[in-house]
Amino acid sequence: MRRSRRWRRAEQSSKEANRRFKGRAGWALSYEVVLTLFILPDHVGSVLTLYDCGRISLYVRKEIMKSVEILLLLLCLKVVCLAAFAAAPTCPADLGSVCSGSDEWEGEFFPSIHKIKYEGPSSKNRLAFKWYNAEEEILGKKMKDWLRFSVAFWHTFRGSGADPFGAPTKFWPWEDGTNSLAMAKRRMRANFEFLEKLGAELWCFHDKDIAPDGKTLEETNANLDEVVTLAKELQGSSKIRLLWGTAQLFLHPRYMHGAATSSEVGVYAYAAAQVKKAMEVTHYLGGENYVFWGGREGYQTLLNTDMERELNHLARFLEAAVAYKKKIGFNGTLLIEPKPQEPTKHQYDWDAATTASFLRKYGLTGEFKLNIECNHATLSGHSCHHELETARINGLLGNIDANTGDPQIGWDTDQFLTDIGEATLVMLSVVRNGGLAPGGFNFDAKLRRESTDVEDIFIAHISGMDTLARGLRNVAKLIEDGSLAELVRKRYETFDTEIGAQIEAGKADFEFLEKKVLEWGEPKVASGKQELAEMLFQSAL
Ligand code: XUL
Ligand code: CO
Repeated sequence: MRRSRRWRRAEQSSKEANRRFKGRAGWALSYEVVLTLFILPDHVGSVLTLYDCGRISLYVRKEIMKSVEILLLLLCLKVVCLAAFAAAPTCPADLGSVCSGSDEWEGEFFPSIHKIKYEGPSSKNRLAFKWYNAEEEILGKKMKDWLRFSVAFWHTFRGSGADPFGAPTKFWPWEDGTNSLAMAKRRMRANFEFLEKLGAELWCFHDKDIAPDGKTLEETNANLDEVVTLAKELQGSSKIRLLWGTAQLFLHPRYMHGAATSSEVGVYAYAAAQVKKAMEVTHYLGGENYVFWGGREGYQTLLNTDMERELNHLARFLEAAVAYKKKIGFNGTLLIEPKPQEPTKHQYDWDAATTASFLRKYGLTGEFKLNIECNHATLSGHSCHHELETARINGLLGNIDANTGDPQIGWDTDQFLTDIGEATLVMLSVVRNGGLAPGGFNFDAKLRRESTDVEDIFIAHISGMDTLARGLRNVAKLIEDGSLAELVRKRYETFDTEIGAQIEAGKADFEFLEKKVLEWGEPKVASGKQELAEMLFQSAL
């Protein structure tokens, strides 16, 4: 009994020691050595028992055993100390970087990748832009000012490739497999090197992406402060700015019924405290916007849900956010990101129109704009172009989460947008909107699970940036050509008449219009010219 307990303990400790030591600072602690050390007392005890045969007194035997056990205890203590030392964060050897042994990083995270340059459409270099030329002027603005590209920290630096059926597939060389504060800081440094090399000047984050949770809210906030201080320093020594921050209110089990729409008052309060802090750090980092994506603000069944009460709570929550924004002097735009479902069956911010109507009902229209995500648009049964135009004509287009779904997969696949036609439609809305600033294009997009090379992170973003840049160039061609705009103008020209103007000014009542019909007779109805419109559009791609 005594022997087997020790054996198990020894086995467990040696495995743990081996796990922690593996690949760290060159320490190789043999599993067998530790095991032998732990079971030695049993051996000594057995030998002494045999030898004893009445010749060594029980007292002496016990004394020898005690000394052996003290010796072993000391050895074990040493093992624990070595394990603790070896567990300190280290730099991955394969990058050939020098590591100070703390959370400081020296050297490069992407040593084989240089700053990505524009080489033009004929370039075959996968690590170069073919269409995105940041400083080039298109339609009176620099490409970088139309496009305002941003990297999403959660996908690019926290995406593991895991899915509901499989374990992580991505093991980036700078990751040590932990969610420690030191790791969080190292990851932040990797983020800034990536942004600089890519030539994207903006980034976005959730509070939980960038810093680990502590045991209490105070500890969690202190962790966040530490990482945010580093991010501020890194922003200061570069041109990189924060596009938006947000609070992650959907992963933790406390949020299983929602955050602002949870049935639990304590959860509502917790979410408020989390958003308060996330707004503070966004403000501190000079964020230009703050996003609310209602991940679990919805329901699974109306049978257990008081929808009216939940929507009222959501409005109160957003009102409180507006009040706090003003209190701390944060001038960024507050953005709501519509999504119809996933993770809940029905989310309250279903689409742009639903969200606009919610904002109007609660008198919040002037305080919020929308962050339109293309994959969310298609999940709600619309095109991205439809959602962008709905937001635009309501004066609500604030930001775009640039991505796309897959027509054969029914969920939010968050892929990089590479369809040139789609990108051109997106850019049509953006140009009509006069740009997105202070919003931008945030790549809420991730590598496929099967893409596991470090260079794939660059290739994905380069491809997404080139696609939207190409969309912008196509819009310039469409505008210069003018045929499509002329087709649309012509389609409505009967309203450019005196009567049409009266209708549009709200000065034509039903009796007046009836008189006109009696005078005009049956109206002539012109062709919609859809195929011609498609032909003109295609010719610009
Ligand atoms: C989820 C989603 C989020 C938001 C930010 O579908 O798009 O990443 O953009 O919470
Ligand atoms: Co998004």
